[in-house]
Amino acid sequence: MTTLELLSQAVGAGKSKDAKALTQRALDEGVGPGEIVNQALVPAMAAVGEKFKNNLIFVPEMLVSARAMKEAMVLLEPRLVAAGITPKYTAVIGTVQGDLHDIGKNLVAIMWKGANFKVIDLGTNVPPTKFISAIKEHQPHVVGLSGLLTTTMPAMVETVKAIRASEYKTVKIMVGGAPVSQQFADEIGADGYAPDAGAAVDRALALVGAA
Ligand code: B1M
Repeated sequence: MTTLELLSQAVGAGKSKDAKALTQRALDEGVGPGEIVNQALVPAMAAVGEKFKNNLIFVPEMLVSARAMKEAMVLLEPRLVAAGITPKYTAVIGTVQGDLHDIGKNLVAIMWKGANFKVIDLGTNVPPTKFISAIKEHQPHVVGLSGLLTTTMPAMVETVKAIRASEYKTVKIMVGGAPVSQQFADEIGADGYAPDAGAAVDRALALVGAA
């Protein structure tokens, strides 16, 4: 097996130490950081997302894979920046105002990173004005709104309304979180909805025209 195949396997299995060591080995063998991301990490996280979507693995397994990918990225990110290699797409994500839940949002963010998105994570309890400032600053392809409380669903409505009323009205908006559905997304004028982090990758790629 090649080093990249071993690395892919280590990330899939959530083996952080192995992932870091194999990333270093690949670099030592002269493999470029972009190649490592695209040929090992992205496919590994795509496979993780598929398994999660199909209930073959659950949140804990996904979190350890995400951590393994992060370990690899610690070595790769500075090299990618130095080489001028930037992710193809940009996404802004946040948990809407009034809501402090961030575990699901963080999973979506890491899966998007694994799918070639630069992700600007605004954190939790994000007011509409902060989303709009971030859109202005980062010009994202996709804006993701996460929410876990039925009581903060109106904040999602307000955020979509505010974005649509701004000069950034055409940006693609995705919503997700336990109380949210495709029907709700349609009703509030969002462009996409995903029930989980694996599906969030497919949906975001479709929105940017890459799927
Ligand atoms: Co809270 N909480 N919580 N909580 N909490 C829930 C959500 C709740 C269902 C528990 C319950 O009563 N059974 C309930 C909501 C009820 C409702 O609104 N109908 C609830 C409540 C009421 C509250 C408080 C009000 C409790 C209180 O203080 N009285 C309070 C609210 C605080 C606030 O936000 N203002 C509160 C607080 C907390 C903690 C801080 C203690 C903690 C959050 C810690 C954190 O996030 N850092 C917490 C937790 C952990 C939960 C539960 C137990 C777990 C949530 C979670 O992380 N799930 C939850 C009950 C439950 O779900 N069993 C509960 C795992 C995560 C991976 O799944 O977030 O659904 P999830 O994300 C998924 C998908 O939804 C989707 O992909 C993710 C990954 O697959 N997804 C997206 C999420 N965002 C997406 C965005 C997308 C696409 C997909 O595109 C942009």
